[in-house]
Amino acid sequence: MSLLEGKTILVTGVANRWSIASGIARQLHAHGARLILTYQGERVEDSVRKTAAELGGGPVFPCDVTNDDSLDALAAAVGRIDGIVHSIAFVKKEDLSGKVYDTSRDGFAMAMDISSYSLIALVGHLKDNLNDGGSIMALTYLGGTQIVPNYNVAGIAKAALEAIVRYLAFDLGDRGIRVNAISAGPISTASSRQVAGFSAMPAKVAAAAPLKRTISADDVGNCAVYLASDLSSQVTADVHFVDAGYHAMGMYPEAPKA
Ligand code: 0WD
Repeated sequence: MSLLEGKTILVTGVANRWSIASGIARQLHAHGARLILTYQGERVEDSVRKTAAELGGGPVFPCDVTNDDSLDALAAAVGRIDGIVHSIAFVKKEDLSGKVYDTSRDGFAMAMDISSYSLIALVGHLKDNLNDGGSIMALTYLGGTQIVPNYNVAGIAKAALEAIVRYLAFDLGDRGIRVNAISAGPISTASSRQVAGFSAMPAKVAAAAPLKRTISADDVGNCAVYLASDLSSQVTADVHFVDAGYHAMGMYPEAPKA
Protein backbone atom coordinates (compact mmCIF):
# COMPACT_ATOMS: atom_id res chain seq x y z
CA MET A 1 0.00 0.00 0.00
CA SER A 2 1.21 3.54 -0.79
CA LEU A 3 2.38 5.64 2.15
CA LEU A 4 -0.29 8.30 1.62
CA GLU A 5 -3.15 6.24 0.24
CA GLY A 6 -6.47 7.47 1.67
CA LYS A 7 -5.01 10.84 2.69
CA THR A 8 -6.16 14.18 1.27
CA ILE A 9 -3.57 16.95 1.47
CA LEU A 10 -4.21 20.64 0.78
CA VAL A 11 -1.17 22.25 -0.87
CA THR A 12 -0.82 26.04 -1.03
CA GLY A 13 1.83 28.06 -2.85
CA VAL A 14 1.95 26.44 -6.28
CA ALA A 15 2.76 29.40 -8.56
CA ASN A 16 4.43 27.48 -11.39
CA ARG A 17 6.18 24.14 -11.96
CA TRP A 18 9.38 25.39 -10.27
CA SER A 19 7.63 26.30 -7.00
CA ILE A 20 8.69 24.21 -4.02
CA ALA A 21 4.98 23.47 -3.55
CA SER A 22 4.96 21.85 -7.01
CA GLY A 23 7.79 19.49 -6.02
CA ILE A 24 5.90 18.69 -2.84
CA ALA A 25 2.65 18.08 -4.75
CA ARG A 26 4.47 15.80 -7.23
CA GLN A 27 5.88 13.63 -4.46
CA LEU A 28 2.70 13.54 -2.37
CA HIS A 29 0.84 12.41 -5.49
CA ALA A 30 3.51 9.82 -6.33
CA HIS A 31 2.97 8.28 -2.88
CA GLY A 32 -0.80 8.04 -3.26
CA ALA A 33 -2.19 11.25 -1.73
CA ARG A 34 -5.28 12.93 -3.11
CA LEU A 35 -4.38 16.59 -3.65
CA ILE A 36 -6.29 19.82 -3.24
CA LEU A 37 -4.36 22.76 -4.68
CA THR A 38 -4.93 26.45 -4.07
CA TYR A 39 -3.93 29.46 -6.13
CA GLN A 40 -3.49 33.12 -5.30
CA GLY A 41 -5.14 35.25 -7.97
CA GLU A 42 -6.01 34.76 -11.63
CA ARG A 43 -2.35 35.36 -12.62
CA VAL A 44 -1.44 31.78 -11.61
CA GLU A 45 -4.82 30.04 -11.88
CA ASP A 46 -4.13 28.37 -15.26
CA SER A 47 -0.75 27.12 -14.15
CA VAL A 48 -2.18 25.64 -10.94
CA ARG A 49 -5.09 24.00 -12.77
CA LYS A 50 -2.59 22.45 -15.20
CA THR A 51 -0.50 21.11 -12.30
CA ALA A 52 -3.62 19.68 -10.64
CA ALA A 53 -4.68 17.96 -13.87
CA GLU A 54 -1.23 16.35 -14.17
CA LEU A 55 -1.32 15.16 -10.55
CA GLY A 56 -4.55 13.22 -10.26
CA GLY A 57 -7.11 15.86 -11.22
CA GLY A 58 -7.99 16.94 -7.69
CA PRO A 59 -9.93 20.12 -6.96
CA VAL A 60 -8.44 23.62 -7.18
CA PHE A 61 -9.62 26.58 -5.11
CA PRO A 62 -8.63 30.24 -4.82
CA CYS A 63 -6.90 31.23 -1.57
CA ASP A 64 -5.47 34.61 -0.63
CA VAL A 65 -4.13 34.32 2.91
CA THR A 66 -4.46 38.06 3.48
CA ASN A 67 -8.23 37.86 3.02
CA ASP A 68 -10.43 36.20 5.67
CA ASP A 69 -13.38 35.93 3.25
CA SER A 70 -11.15 33.95 0.91
CA LEU A 71 -10.15 31.64 3.78
CA ASP A 72 -13.80 31.24 4.88
CA ALA A 73 -14.72 30.25 1.32
CA LEU A 74 -11.83 27.78 1.20
CA ALA A 75 -12.92 26.14 4.46
CA ALA A 76 -16.49 25.83 3.13
CA ALA A 77 -15.25 24.23 -0.11
CA VAL A 78 -12.52 21.75 0.81
CA GLY A 79 -14.30 19.14 2.95
CA ARG A 80 -12.24 16.71 5.08
CA ILE A 81 -8.46 16.89 4.84
CA ASP A 82 -5.54 15.04 6.44
CA GLY A 83 -2.85 17.61 5.89
CA ILE A 84 -1.92 21.18 4.97
CA VAL A 85 1.22 22.37 3.22
CA HIS A 86 1.97 26.06 3.81
CA SER A 87 4.41 27.14 1.08
CA ILE A 88 3.78 30.88 1.05
CA ALA A 89 5.95 33.94 1.49
CA PHE A 90 6.13 37.48 0.23
CA VAL A 91 8.56 40.31 0.93
CA LYS A 92 8.86 43.55 -1.03
CA LYS A 93 11.87 43.42 -3.33
CA GLU A 94 13.37 46.58 -1.81
CA ASP A 95 13.43 44.80 1.57
CA LEU A 96 15.57 41.93 0.21
CA SER A 97 18.79 43.92 -0.04
CA GLY A 98 20.53 46.65 1.92
CA LYS A 99 20.10 47.29 5.63
CA VAL A 100 17.44 45.79 7.90
CA TYR A 101 17.19 49.15 9.68
CA ASP A 102 15.85 50.67 6.47
CA THR A 103 12.85 48.28 6.37
CA SER A 104 9.65 50.30 6.18
CA ARG A 105 6.82 49.76 8.66
CA ASP A 106 4.59 48.83 5.77
CA GLY A 107 7.13 46.38 4.27
CA PHE A 108 7.65 44.72 7.66
CA ALA A 109 3.89 44.35 8.26
CA MET A 110 3.33 42.89 4.80
CA ALA A 111 6.18 40.39 5.15
CA MET A 112 4.94 39.24 8.54
CA ASP A 113 1.30 39.06 7.44
CA ILE A 114 1.87 36.97 4.31
CA SER A 115 4.91 34.95 5.39
CA SER A 116 4.16 34.30 9.09
CA TYR A 117 0.63 35.18 10.26
CA SER A 118 -0.73 33.35 7.20
CA LEU A 119 0.01 30.02 8.90
CA ILE A 120 -2.13 31.03 11.89
CA ALA A 121 -4.87 32.24 9.54
CA LEU A 122 -4.81 29.10 7.42
CA VAL A 123 -4.87 26.73 10.39
CA GLY A 124 -7.45 28.83 12.24
CA HIS A 125 -9.83 28.61 9.30
CA LEU A 126 -9.16 24.96 8.37
CA LYS A 127 -8.82 23.31 11.79
CA ASP A 128 -12.35 21.91 11.65
CA ASN A 129 -11.68 20.44 8.19
CA LEU A 130 -8.61 18.62 9.48
CA ASN A 131 -8.99 15.05 10.61
CA ASP A 132 -7.46 14.13 13.97
CA GLY A 133 -4.00 12.68 13.41
CA GLY A 134 -3.40 15.04 10.48
CA SER A 135 -0.17 16.79 9.56
CA ILE A 136 0.60 20.45 8.91
CA MET A 137 3.90 21.63 7.48
CA ALA A 138 5.36 25.02 6.60
CA LEU A 139 8.38 25.97 4.50
CA THR A 140 11.14 27.86 6.28
CA TYR A 141 14.76 28.82 5.66
CA LEU A 142 18.05 28.95 7.57
CA GLY A 143 17.86 32.76 7.43
CA GLY A 144 15.26 32.54 10.24
CA THR A 145 17.91 31.57 12.79
CA GLN A 146 21.23 32.58 11.17
CA ILE A 147 22.33 35.78 9.43
CA VAL A 148 22.03 35.38 5.66
CA PRO A 149 22.98 38.69 4.00
CA ASN A 150 20.09 40.29 2.07
CA TYR A 151 17.48 37.80 3.37
CA ASN A 152 16.76 40.50 5.96
CA VAL A 153 13.07 40.86 6.89
CA ALA A 154 12.32 37.52 5.21
CA GLY A 155 14.53 35.91 7.88
CA ILE A 156 12.74 37.78 10.65
CA ALA A 157 9.43 36.49 9.25
CA LYS A 158 10.81 32.93 9.16
CA ALA A 159 11.84 33.22 12.84
CA ALA A 160 8.22 34.10 13.64
CA LEU A 161 6.94 31.31 11.40
CA GLU A 162 9.06 28.70 13.20
CA ALA A 163 7.76 29.94 16.58
CA ILE A 164 4.20 29.73 15.23
CA VAL A 165 4.88 26.11 14.18
CA ARG A 166 5.81 25.24 17.78
CA TYR A 167 2.81 26.99 19.36
CA LEU A 168 0.37 25.47 16.88
CA ALA A 169 1.91 22.05 17.57
CA PHE A 170 1.00 22.58 21.22
CA ASP A 171 -2.50 23.82 20.39
CA LEU A 172 -3.30 20.83 18.17
CA GLY A 173 -1.36 18.08 19.92
CA ASP A 174 -4.39 16.83 21.85
CA ARG A 175 -5.99 15.96 18.50
CA GLY A 176 -2.88 14.10 17.36
CA ILE A 177 -2.35 16.79 14.72
CA ARG A 178 1.33 17.44 14.09
CA VAL A 179 2.86 20.74 13.00
CA ASN A 180 6.39 20.90 11.60
CA ALA A 181 8.57 23.05 9.38
CA ILE A 182 10.82 22.02 6.52
CA SER A 183 13.89 24.21 6.17
CA ALA A 184 14.90 23.95 2.52
CA GLY A 185 18.25 24.87 1.05
CA PRO A 186 18.27 27.54 -1.68
CA ILE A 187 16.23 26.60 -4.76
CA SER A 188 15.78 28.94 -7.72
CA THR A 189 12.13 30.08 -7.81
CA ALA A 190 10.23 33.28 -8.58
CA SER A 191 10.36 34.24 -4.89
CA SER A 192 13.94 33.33 -4.09
CA ARG A 193 15.30 35.21 -7.10
CA GLN A 194 14.03 38.44 -5.49
CA VAL A 195 16.74 38.12 -2.82
CA ALA A 196 19.79 40.15 -3.86
CA GLY A 197 22.67 37.84 -4.74
CA PHE A 198 20.49 34.72 -4.71
CA SER A 199 21.88 33.29 -7.94
CA ALA A 200 25.23 32.48 -6.28
CA MET A 201 23.68 30.74 -3.26
CA PRO A 202 22.93 27.21 -4.57
CA ALA A 203 26.54 26.75 -5.73
CA LYS A 204 27.91 28.10 -2.41
CA VAL A 205 25.79 25.59 -0.50
CA ALA A 206 26.81 22.74 -2.81
CA ALA A 207 30.48 23.60 -2.31
CA ALA A 208 30.27 23.73 1.49
CA ALA A 209 27.58 21.22 2.48
CA PRO A 210 28.50 17.71 3.67
CA LEU A 211 26.57 16.11 0.78
CA LYS A 212 28.16 18.48 -1.77
CA ARG A 213 25.05 19.01 -3.84
CA THR A 214 22.21 21.41 -4.54
CA ILE A 215 18.62 20.87 -3.44
CA SER A 216 15.57 20.39 -5.66
CA ALA A 217 11.91 20.99 -4.98
CA ASP A 218 11.37 17.24 -5.29
CA ASP A 219 13.97 16.62 -2.55
CA VAL A 220 11.80 18.80 -0.33
CA GLY A 221 8.78 16.85 -1.55
CA ASN A 222 10.29 13.61 -0.27
CA CYS A 223 10.57 15.08 3.23
CA ALA A 224 6.97 16.28 2.92
CA VAL A 225 5.87 12.71 2.16
CA TYR A 226 7.46 11.52 5.40
CA LEU A 227 5.88 14.35 7.41
CA ALA A 228 2.45 13.78 5.85
CA SER A 229 2.61 10.04 6.46
CA ASP A 230 2.06 8.01 9.61
CA LEU A 231 5.81 7.24 9.64
CA SER A 232 6.27 10.59 11.41
CA SER A 233 3.37 10.11 13.83
CA GLN A 234 5.51 11.07 16.87
CA VAL A 235 7.24 14.04 15.22
CA THR A 236 5.89 17.50 15.95
CA ALA A 237 7.03 21.06 16.72
CA ASP A 238 10.22 20.41 14.77
CA VAL A 239 12.24 21.94 11.94
CA HIS A 240 13.56 19.39 9.42
CA PHE A 241 16.44 20.56 7.25
CA VAL A 242 16.56 19.51 3.60
CA ASP A 243 19.77 21.34 2.71
CA ALA A 244 22.41 18.63 2.16
CA GLY A 245 23.55 19.28 5.77
CA TYR A 246 24.66 22.87 5.14
CA HIS A 247 23.02 24.19 8.33
CA ALA A 248 25.34 22.12 10.52
CA MET A 249 28.59 23.60 9.20
CA GLY A 250 30.46 25.86 11.65
CA MET A 251 33.32 26.64 9.28
CA TYR A 252 33.43 26.30 5.52
CA PRO A 253 36.19 24.39 3.73
CA GLU A 254 38.67 26.26 1.54
CA ALA A 255 37.40 26.67 -2.02
CA PRO A 256 39.20 24.16 -4.22
CA LYS A 257 42.12 25.69 -6.17
CA ALA A 258 41.26 26.36 -9.83
O1 0WD B 1 15.22 28.86 -1.92
C1 0WD B 1 14.00 28.83 -1.81
N1 0WD B 1 13.22 28.95 -2.88
C2 0WD B 1 13.39 28.61 -0.47
C3 0WD B 1 12.07 28.88 -0.25
C4 0WD B 1 14.27 28.10 0.61
C5 0WD B 1 13.58 27.87 1.85
C6 0WD B 1 12.26 28.18 2.03
N2 0WD B 1 11.52 28.68 0.99
C7 0WD B 1 10.12 28.96 1.22
C8 0WD B 1 9.62 30.34 0.85
O2 0WD B 1 10.00 31.31 1.79
C9 0WD B 1 8.12 30.08 0.85
O3 0WD B 1 7.64 30.02 2.18
O4 0WD B 1 9.33 28.10 0.45
C10 0WD B 1 8.04 28.67 0.25
C11 0WD B 1 7.70 28.62 -1.22
O5 0WD B 1 8.54 29.50 -1.93
P1 0WD B 1 9.06 29.23 -3.43
O6 0WD B 1 8.53 27.94 -3.94
O7 0WD B 1 10.51 29.48 -3.40
O8 0WD B 1 8.46 30.45 -4.25
P2 0WD B 1 7.21 30.65 -5.23
O9 0WD B 1 7.19 29.62 -6.30
O10 0WD B 1 7.28 32.09 -5.69
O11 0WD B 1 5.96 30.44 -4.26
C12 0WD B 1 5.62 31.34 -3.24
C13 0WD B 1 4.14 31.55 -3.33
C14 0WD B 1 3.63 32.64 -4.25
O12 0WD B 1 4.14 32.63 -5.44
P3 0WD B 1 4.24 34.02 -6.32
O13 0WD B 1 5.49 33.76 -7.09
O14 0WD B 1 2.99 34.01 -7.12
O15 0WD B 1 4.35 35.21 -5.39
O16 0WD B 1 3.53 32.04 -2.19
C15 0WD B 1 2.17 32.26 -2.56
C16 0WD B 1 2.14 32.41 -4.06
O17 0WD B 1 1.61 31.25 -4.66
N3 0WD B 1 1.62 33.48 -2.02
C17 0WD B 1 0.37 33.54 -1.53
N4 0WD B 1 -0.56 32.58 -1.39
C18 0WD B 1 -1.74 32.95 -0.87
N5 0WD B 1 -2.02 34.21 -0.48
C19 0WD B 1 0.18 34.88 -1.15
C20 0WD B 1 -1.09 35.20 -0.61
N6 0WD B 1 -1.40 36.43 -0.22
N7 0WD B 1 1.31 35.59 -1.43
C21 0WD B 1 2.18 34.73 -1.95
